[in-house]
Amino acid sequence: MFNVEDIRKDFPILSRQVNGKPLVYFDNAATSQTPQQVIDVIVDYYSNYNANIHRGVHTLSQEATDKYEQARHAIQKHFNAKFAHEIIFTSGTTHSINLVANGFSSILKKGDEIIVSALEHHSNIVPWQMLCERTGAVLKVIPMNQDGELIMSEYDTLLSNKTKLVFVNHVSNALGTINPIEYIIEKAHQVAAAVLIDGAQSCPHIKPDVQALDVDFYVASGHKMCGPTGVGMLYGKESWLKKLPPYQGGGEMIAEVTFEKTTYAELPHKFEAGTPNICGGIAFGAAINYMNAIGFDTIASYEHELLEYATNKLLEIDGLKIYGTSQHKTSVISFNLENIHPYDVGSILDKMGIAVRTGHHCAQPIMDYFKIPGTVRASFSFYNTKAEIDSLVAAVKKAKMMLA
Ligand code: C6P
Repeated sequence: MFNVEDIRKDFPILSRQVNGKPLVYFDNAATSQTPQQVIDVIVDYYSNYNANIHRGVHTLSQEATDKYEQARHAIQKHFNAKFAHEIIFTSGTTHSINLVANGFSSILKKGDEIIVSALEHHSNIVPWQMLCERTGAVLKVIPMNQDGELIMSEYDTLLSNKTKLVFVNHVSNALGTINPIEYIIEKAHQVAAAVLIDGAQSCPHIKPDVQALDVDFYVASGHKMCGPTGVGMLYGKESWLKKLPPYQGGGEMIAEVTFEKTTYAELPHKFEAGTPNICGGIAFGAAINYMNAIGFDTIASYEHELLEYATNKLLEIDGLKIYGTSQHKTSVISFNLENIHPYDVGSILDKMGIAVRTGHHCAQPIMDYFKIPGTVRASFSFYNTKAEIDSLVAAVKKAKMMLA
């Protein structure tokens, strides 16, 4: 049985005060909080078996290697990848996307087309623009509508035999829209294009099955899933990962090095040059296990309840407009108060102990579409409560009074 008060006891940070008020943490889409179970894993690593991996014959190195590889298996199981070596540890979603974009430099030719969506985070735009500059490929954009949904009929018309790659997020960070990735993947494969799904914002809420999706690449960050910062993952189909060249050269990614020629290590090591974030990887595995113990169906249904509750309460405030009104959303609400800058609202909320993100959320094209400088974004997690949402609503009303 899901009991939010029990869950909250796992998160030490939730009992702190900010500006003399109990912390209300609604910036989960930027980064999630860390449960004691994951903090304990981090402390255990540095207290008991801190060592470099895949290198030493000594006991500490072997223990660290075993735990790191166990974490890879936990991630493989979570995403239902066919092989553990299809999971590459990275420093996060941004790193994972750059790794793939770099790999496509040697595959794309001038005039090839690649498709992005209007709903992307800058991390899933800029690396592809850089790829186009290197190769002469052309970037096409799936447009969105006023609800913050992608227009699939327009996507259909963009696809052709020139399309080599499609990359969209599973969930928009700025609006919370859940995109129809099953359709996007199926259609792309009909023209033999590969698909990368940016799962940074879906993975805290949804458990993706990469084999059922038949997706070519799926990427995520540990810090949005109750894990630490500086660690993330790239899932790639074995056939693609074998085809792509390494991203970085260095130790650990080689089979043999001479001054004449270097041969590369097998997967996954080919893409893991240098000493990785060992503790981070182990803690990422622990975070995934923690979330699975609660259960993603339970998490999604509780968060949906929070989303509906907050949406209804916030819409009672005169002059408040929500951006992102799709029926298919995760627990993210982006909003503005009429004629009031989002930064001013965010600053007043902070004085009341409420953490939200304000600004363009690294998704400027979305803000340009709505012709706004930014929004206030409240993003809820399974450890938030309706009482906290009541505090948010009261604080927004107060901010409106103070700023109007
Ligand atoms: N979005 C937000 O507040 P990194 O920074 O590499 O862990 O994740 C980048 C990233 C990529 N795609 C999407 C959809 C994202 O939401 C993010 C990170 C945070 O919305 C920080 S900008």
